[in-house]
Amino acid sequence: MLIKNPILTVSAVSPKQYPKDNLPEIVLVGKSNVGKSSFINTLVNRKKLARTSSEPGKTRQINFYNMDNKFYLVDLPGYGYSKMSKQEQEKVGNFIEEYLQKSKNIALIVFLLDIRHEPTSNDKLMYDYIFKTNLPCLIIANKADKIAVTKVESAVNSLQEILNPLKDIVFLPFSSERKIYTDDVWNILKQYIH
Ligand SMILES: Nc1nc2c(ncn2[C@@H]2O[C@H](COP(=O)(O)OP(=O)(O)O)[C@@H](O)[C@H]2O)c(=O)[nH]1
Ligand SMILES: [Mg+2]
Repeated sequence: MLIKNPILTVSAVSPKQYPKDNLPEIVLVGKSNVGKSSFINTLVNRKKLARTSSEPGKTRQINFYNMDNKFYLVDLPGYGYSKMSKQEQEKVGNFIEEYLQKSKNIALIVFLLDIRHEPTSNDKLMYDYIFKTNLPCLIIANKADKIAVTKVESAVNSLQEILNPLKDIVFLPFSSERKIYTDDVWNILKQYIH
C-alpha cells in the first residue's frame, strides 16, 4: 500500500490527548529495541518518520502517525528495558495497558518479536494480556535478516509453537534492514482498515 503523506500528528502522554477523529488504529507492541519504530518507517518507505534508536527505552509517549487520513499507526513505548528501574518499567506497563483499555479505535495489534530469541517473560505476559483483550493480533518475527533465509520459516514456526500452539493467529517474518516481506504485512493490515 502506498501512503502519500504519513505524519506524526499526536504524541500523547495521557488519554485526553488521543486523537478524536475515530480513525482505525493499528498499534505496534513489543519490547524495547525490537524494531517498532523501524517497522513504521519501512512500511511507509521513509527513513526518519518514526525516531529509531540503538539505545533502547527512549520513547515515553504514544505516537500517532496519521496515514493519509485513513488510519493511524500507533507507536507505543517498549517494555522490558533492563536498564530501567522496576518502578519505571511498571509505569511503562501501566501506560501501555491504559492505552489498550481506553482507546476505542484499535483495529489491530501488531506484536513484534525478535526472530532469533525465545519470547521473554515480559513478551509472554504481553501476549496473554493481548489475548484477553480479544482484539485482532498479527505477530511479527522481526530482524529476519539476522538469520539465514533457509531458517526463517522454521524460526517463525517455533515462535508460534511456543505462543500460539492452536495456530489461530497469523505469524509473519519481517526485516526493516532488508525491507523484505512488507507486501505480506500490508496484505494483512489492509484487511483491518476501512
Ligand atoms: N538487523 C536489523 N535491525 C533492525 C531491524 N529493525 C530494527 N533494527 C534495529 O534495531 C534497533 C532498534 O530499532 P527501533 O525501531 O528503534 O526499535 P523500537 O525500540 O522497538 O522502536 C535499531 O538499531 C534498528 O536499526 C531489522 O529488521 N533488522
Ligand atoms: Mg521506538
